[in-house]
Amino acid sequence: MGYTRREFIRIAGAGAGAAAAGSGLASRWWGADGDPVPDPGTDGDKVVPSFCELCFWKCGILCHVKDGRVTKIVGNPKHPLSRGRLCPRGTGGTGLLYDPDRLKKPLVRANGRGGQSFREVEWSEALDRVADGLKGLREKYGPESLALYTHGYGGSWFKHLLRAYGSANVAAPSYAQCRGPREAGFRLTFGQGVGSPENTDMENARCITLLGSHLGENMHNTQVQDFALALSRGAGLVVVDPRFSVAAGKADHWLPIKPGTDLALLLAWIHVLLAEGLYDRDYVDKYAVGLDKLREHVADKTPEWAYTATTIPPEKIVATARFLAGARPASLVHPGRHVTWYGDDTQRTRAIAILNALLGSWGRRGGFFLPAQLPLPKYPYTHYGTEPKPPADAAKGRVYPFADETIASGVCDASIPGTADYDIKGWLVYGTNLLLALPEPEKTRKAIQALDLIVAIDVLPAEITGWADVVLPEATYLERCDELDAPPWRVPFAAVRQPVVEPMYDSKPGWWIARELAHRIGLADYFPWKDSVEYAMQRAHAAGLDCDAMRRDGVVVGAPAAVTIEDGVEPVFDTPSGKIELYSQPLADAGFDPLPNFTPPEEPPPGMFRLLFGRSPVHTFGRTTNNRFLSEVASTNELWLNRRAADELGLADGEQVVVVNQDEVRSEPLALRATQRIRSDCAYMVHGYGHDAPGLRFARGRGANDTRLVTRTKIDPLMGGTGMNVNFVRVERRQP
Ligand SMILES: Nc1nc2c(c(=O)[nH]1)N[C@H]1C(S)=C(S)[C@@H](COP(=O)(O)OP(=O)(O)OC[C@H]3O[C@@H](n4cnc5c(=O)[nH]c(N)nc54)[C@H](O)[C@@H]3O)O[C@H]1N2
Ligand SMILES: Nc1nc2c(c(=O)[nH]1)N[C@H]1C(S)=C(S)[C@@H](COP(=O)(O)OP(=O)(O)OC[C@H]3O[C@@H](n4cnc5c(=O)[nH]c(N)nc54)[C@H](O)[C@@H]3O)O[C@H]1N2
Ligand code: SF4
Ligand SMILES: [Mo]
Repeated sequence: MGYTRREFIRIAGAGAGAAAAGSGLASRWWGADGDPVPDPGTDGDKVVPSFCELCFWKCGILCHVKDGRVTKIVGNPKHPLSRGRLCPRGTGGTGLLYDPDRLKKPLVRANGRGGQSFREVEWSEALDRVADGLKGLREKYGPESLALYTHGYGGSWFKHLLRAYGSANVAAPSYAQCRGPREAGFRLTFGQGVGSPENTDMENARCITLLGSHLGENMHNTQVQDFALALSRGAGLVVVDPRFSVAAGKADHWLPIKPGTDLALLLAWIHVLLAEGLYDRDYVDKYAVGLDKLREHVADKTPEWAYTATTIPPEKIVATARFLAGARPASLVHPGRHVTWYGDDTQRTRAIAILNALLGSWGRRGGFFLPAQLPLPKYPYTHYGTEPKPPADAAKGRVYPFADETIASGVCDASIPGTADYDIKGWLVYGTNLLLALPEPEKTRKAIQALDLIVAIDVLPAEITGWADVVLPEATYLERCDELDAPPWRVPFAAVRQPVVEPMYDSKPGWWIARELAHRIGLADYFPWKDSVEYAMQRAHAAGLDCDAMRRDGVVVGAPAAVTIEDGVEPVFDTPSGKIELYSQPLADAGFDPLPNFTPPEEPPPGMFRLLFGRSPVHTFGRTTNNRFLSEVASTNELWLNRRAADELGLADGEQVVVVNQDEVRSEPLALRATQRIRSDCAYMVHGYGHDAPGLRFARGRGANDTRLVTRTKIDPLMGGTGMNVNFVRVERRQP
């Protein structure tokens, strides 16, 4: 575990992390000297282990409690995803728990949707209202007319409720607005997606290639730790990003690619690997099919060809191809996570997968490990009964053959009457702020207006709650127990979330809300347990896990498993051929390109820039921008614009500007960051700012909301993901 806080801060150094280091806050986050906390001790009455929910990585936490208050949150040294450390956000959990703007009582709408008038009611009244609504939908339109939107771990109780109710319309923007194309691209190639947490063996990589993935700003804890560790051990780094990201600052090669052209670069890299014989011949012979077709396909995809598209000089393409190949098989081309960019995203991630196959990195140490998992039997529930109707997440007559989850934006479209095979008439919204998460927010509003019922289960008065008929205040993750977490990972483990303190105000845990609703709509049989602790411990017990140890330590870790070919694992490819499919027959059969083809994206018109967005290292989307503790470091976003482009517009660094998109949608004002660290054909801002919900008293009115500017998308025809980097903006001085 050999990296120091200094090394970490160097990783986070160029972003807001620099401010963190400077303000002294970093020491609060990373422990005195950043070393893992061996024995955290306690400066209070007790330490309760649990896992984090400030994002979806689910790091193990130790929560110190004094006089009934959580005083600090540190990483659990025993938990494989935190190993004694948290990212800045995880330590800021108390900023959510003690947020004065939290939802405190159930609310029932008192006037039309979108107006902000609510009445505080008791739980019994709120739950009766929701139950009546659910019964009404079932009788009038059938159970499939109800959709659940969900993000976050507490969503499991509501997913179960929806299946029991009889609807398959369970959707999350974290699929079709995030990692969906990557899962499809890798599954088509290797027979398996990369999942979350991703099975990247970054700590052992000798070369890491990042396309967009802006690690250090994207702060998934274990990944950033492993990234820092690999770099400290001398791993090479190639960063492909139109912006000089934090990661680019550590790179051996930064390729400031023209946005939307990564597929051309990838094909040219594949060309060089094959032309120069640099690929892993033994591995490909043994495990892959379609090499000849691939060779033929990329014969003309030369570095010179790619240069015109990408603006990356051919010598640089050749040099980096050799650099990647020099480290194989411990050469990891990161699959990306938020990959819904240009509508050809599954094909782009297919090219990433193919490149990894040529490097022989799948299943290899320093590439992608083949994860292990504790066998945790499902809770022995009553059978769900008849199969529900397939989800209504595509326009009439349309299918996305390679989607493996429901398309959140499609469910939204299906809520506008007459567009899909059947209409969605009610939404339960758990832990997702759809007005910020789904593109084309006008469409989201229109869909909401057509619904019979919309219920929001949230912890904060986020934008979505302002549109709900009933708002149910959930207890935060520090006040509740949820489902066990036992994801596939390098070491098998199972972790428990348990209440650290009692729920504040009149908030209630999700499991309780779901069970109460089930009881009111005749589905009590599906919720036979007393509470979620009983539920979780029954599962743990059935798996033969030591429940006492789990509750004491927060986690039970299984025996180290063999997870790479080097460890003796024989990889299994769940594809039709049983092999890695460089050439994809299923794609050909479905009428798609069996090998990825590059089509240049539309160029921004003169005077306009392509709008790009990403993450702040100290925030998670808009879910933490009201967190006063985290906002000490970053309380607003800025518009990144190339310095020369700003000069040409007569705009100065730091000046207040407004961003106007191709459809004349104007952003909230924000400060301009005129910088050489971005190409001159694009503009960039951090997502999650520009809140207008009146109840978010801190975040409201700070910075600009990128989602409002995403008024068009390009849909991935393979799996329905919404490419969102296809909007163009001009930049104007803010008028006084
Ligand atoms: N601190 C923090 N960490 C997070 C999150 C968070 O909210 N906060 N969210 C988590 C989640 S859910 C996700 S999905 C991930 C997202 O994190 P990533 O998957 O790393 O992010 P992206 O949004 O894909 O990438 C943003 C980067 O891509 C670059 N980019 C934009 N267009 C292009 C292009 O055409 N080509 C290339 N090569 N680069 C381009 C941008 O300049 C930016 O640096 O982060 C996770 N980690
Ligand atoms: N324009 C634009 N759109 C994007 C992105 C982007 O970069 N730009 N990123 C995309 C990506 S990668 C993703 S993954 C999605 C994520 O988008 P979402 O699915 O919306 O995820 P969050 O923003 O984390 O969800 C925030 C909501 O969860 C609530 N919440 C927080 N904790 C809890 C809890 O414990 N219980 C309950 N019930 N509610 C809670 C918050 O108050 C807030 O209302 O957005 C996607 N959409
Ligand atoms: S990466 Fe950070 S915010 Fe996400 S779960 Fe881990 S500590 Fe929490
Ligand atoms: Mo995401």
